[in-house]
Amino acid sequence: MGLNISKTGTMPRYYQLREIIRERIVSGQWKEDDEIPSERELSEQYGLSRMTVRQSLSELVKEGLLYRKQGRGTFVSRPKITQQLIRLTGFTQDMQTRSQRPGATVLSAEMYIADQTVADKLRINLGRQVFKLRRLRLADGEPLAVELAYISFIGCEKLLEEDFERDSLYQVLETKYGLTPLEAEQELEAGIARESECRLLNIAPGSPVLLIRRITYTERAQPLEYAESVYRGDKYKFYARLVRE
Ligand code: 16G
Repeated sequence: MGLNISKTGTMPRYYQLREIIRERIVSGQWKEDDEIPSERELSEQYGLSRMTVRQSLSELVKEGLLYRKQGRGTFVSRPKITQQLIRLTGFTQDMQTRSQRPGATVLSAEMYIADQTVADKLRINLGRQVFKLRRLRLADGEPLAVELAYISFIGCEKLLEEDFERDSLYQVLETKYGLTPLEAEQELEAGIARESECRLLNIAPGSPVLLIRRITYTERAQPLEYAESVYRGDKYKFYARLVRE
């Protein structure tokens, strides 16, 4: 793609500008947190209407390549987090691997009487008490996901005494309770953030999210955790390696 807009070709103009900007970002010419030229500057430089420029920028904001700061301008985002679908890791571990500071805000931590879904996933009787933890997860102070985890083992009420703003759930389970998350089954689905999630995640109403459900097993294939998480669609991508049989 050239650096000029073709006015005769079949490619819509907003599309051409969007790809020019994408190329600037991907090639590293415009770097993380750089402010990009204003709508006015871009429209003058490329001879496009402000509306066309706005459309190109809006699409890149939706994709997560650019972000806006109210009254300040438009900036280049950090590259998305690539979550490998190979190894079983927890949030804290993932962030540490990326040299980012993991964080959590505990939204609720309580004992919960298992409903049908939770009982099925954790293979326990309906009505059994499980530990329920809802957290906002942050990386370098930025909200990335809302995670809801149900934990089931004999004595799980002791988890009420833990500080999950400071400590990793997986680490606590492993080091204090001898329950190592060994395997997991995970489902990914596209979704739209609910209003309450938008507020927590600091994203616009109607933003796309990834809905993730995970069952984590410990020794002897015993279900330990059932989690339902909402991840920001503009921040995450998933990677799996496929091998032909
Ligand atoms: C991950 C898991 C979540 C688990 C959490 C533990 C996904 C989709 N979910 O975020 O099920 O509860 O890690 O993290 O990956 P922690 O050890 O940092 O508390």
